[in-house]
Amino acid sequence: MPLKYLKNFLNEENLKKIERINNSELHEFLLRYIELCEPSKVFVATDSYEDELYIRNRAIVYEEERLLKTPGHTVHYDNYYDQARDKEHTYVLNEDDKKLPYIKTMEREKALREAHELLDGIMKGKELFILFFSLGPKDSPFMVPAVQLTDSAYVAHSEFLLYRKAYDEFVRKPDLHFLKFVHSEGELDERKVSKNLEKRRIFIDLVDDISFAINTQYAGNTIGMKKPAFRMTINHATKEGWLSEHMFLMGVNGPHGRVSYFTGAFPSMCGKTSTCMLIGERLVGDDLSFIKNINGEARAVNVEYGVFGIIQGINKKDDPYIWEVIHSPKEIIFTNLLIHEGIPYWNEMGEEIPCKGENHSGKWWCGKKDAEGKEIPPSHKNARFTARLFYFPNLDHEALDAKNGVKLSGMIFGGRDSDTWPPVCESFNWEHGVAMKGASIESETTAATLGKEGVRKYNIMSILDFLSVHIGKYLSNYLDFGKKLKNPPKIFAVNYFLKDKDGNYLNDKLDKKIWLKWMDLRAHNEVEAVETPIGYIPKYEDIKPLFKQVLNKDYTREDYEKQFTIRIPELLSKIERIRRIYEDICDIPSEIFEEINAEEKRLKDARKKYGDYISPFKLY
Ligand code: SPV
Ligand code: MN
Repeated sequence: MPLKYLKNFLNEENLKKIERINNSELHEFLLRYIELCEPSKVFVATDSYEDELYIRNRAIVYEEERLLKTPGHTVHYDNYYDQARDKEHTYVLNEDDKKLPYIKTMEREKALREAHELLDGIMKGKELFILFFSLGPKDSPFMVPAVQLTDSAYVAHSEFLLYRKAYDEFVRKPDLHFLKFVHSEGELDERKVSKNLEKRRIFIDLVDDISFAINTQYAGNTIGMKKPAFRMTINHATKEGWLSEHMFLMGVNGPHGRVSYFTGAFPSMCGKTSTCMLIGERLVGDDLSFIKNINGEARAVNVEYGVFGIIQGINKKDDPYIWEVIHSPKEIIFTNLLIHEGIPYWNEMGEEIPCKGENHSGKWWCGKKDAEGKEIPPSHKNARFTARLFYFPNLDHEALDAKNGVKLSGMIFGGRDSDTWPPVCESFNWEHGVAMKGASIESETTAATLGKEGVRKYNIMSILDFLSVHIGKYLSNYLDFGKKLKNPPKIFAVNYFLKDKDGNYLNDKLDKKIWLKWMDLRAHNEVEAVETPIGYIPKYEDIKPLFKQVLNKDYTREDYEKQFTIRIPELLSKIERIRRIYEDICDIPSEIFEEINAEEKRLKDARKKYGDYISPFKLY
């Protein structure tokens, strides 16, 4: 029936595209939101290059993007106050209006009413784009189909760079169940940025797998398949026994052409991108992974097909791959940075930045202040580039497209920690790793985040902003997932930010490469390790040659001893903080407390024997 009514809103060509899909759930969804939002025009995008090109051009015609000097490059701006995820106005809606410890929820009926009121007639005079994508590889055990409705050609264009097109899957498979995303940027001002920020809302309804993003353009709010979908897939994964994680996916080149795959979860500004983009290793994904048990193995895929990366600090020396990509004539969208004479500039790019141009605040000059009296830098600290993964010279193409994913050798958890964790440490087993590494991530705030610097923030699996299910259920699922595997991936913790007593960093930026090479060797049982109260750390003899071979660096016993000293007082304080967090939450699996207690006991026993600061050599 709905198909019949869709005739009233779609022209013949677009209607034909929908008629090819035999899916009443889709037809109802489209009819409902087209009727409600009242767009003046509707465009249905298939997987064809022409359709993609049409949308790319619409972004220019509607002035949501502007062409830059380098062919393929465009710039988009968001409202000055709409340049990061809006946690304040993001609500998860669930079955019994259950409250969640760390994220906002709202009474479902009330939220849906508000969403529908805000959407009523919101697309008048606008063109609506209907798009089909797949999270994870198409036609695979990982595939999660998704349909996006948006009135922003910029959002639609970004999605073509970031996700796998899947119109053909919808045509091939009748009644495919899918995630639904409705976005409207609302009214725009003369800079073509969302105007009504006081009515900015992001609702994620776990009951019907539908999300609404209203009066916002920032991609982390609006691109359905990114963070809105993530809250939904965490919910599905927890119920269905798999993992949907805020993790990169990369391959580490080991000896004799061997490749070992790792996922990595880090809170922002802790080295997630710089790890998966390391020179000489293999990039698969930089943000989101699905992990499933396939024939007893943990196998992982990148949910996405592109990169929505932070641009601040990207420079030629430290980020050669990203630098190359964003300086070539490829399809790149830059957001919220400085443009002068058609060329993009950003903070800490290691090159001279002109003192005028246009940026995220409009017309810009050096020293310009915002309404709050704060000096405006050339680019917003969350300014980004959007690019297809396909462009990256270090991309592992096969792994990206592998329908059964890649076998995981390990999972890495990291945070910004000046004084507690050693640079790398392997957990004793899956349960220990889940509890004492992943579920114990903390990160110190930096100058780039609001509030006081150096404050430790708990961030379980670096997923806290998105944790749409109860932490206890999430952790139980994690623990069970490992129990069902024949040989669970090893769990590692890393810390790139360890300092000495005088506040000097104990590691160089590239040392992380050594930790990865060691993880590869550990995953294949090729080196021994030193057992400490918190897990296994490398032996000096094993990493010294790695430093020489890989970085041509002379790694001394003193370097090693400083970096891998077990700092008992700091580790015990951390245990106390983590225990308190979990004691305050009901229904945390008992294994978590067992791991916490056991680690505390090991630390106290070690202190009795060796004192507060234990040289790793003492534990050999
Ligand atoms: C993050 O903040 O984790 C991001 C960017 O990946 S956003 O899309 O805004 O979530
Ligand atoms: Mn992210």
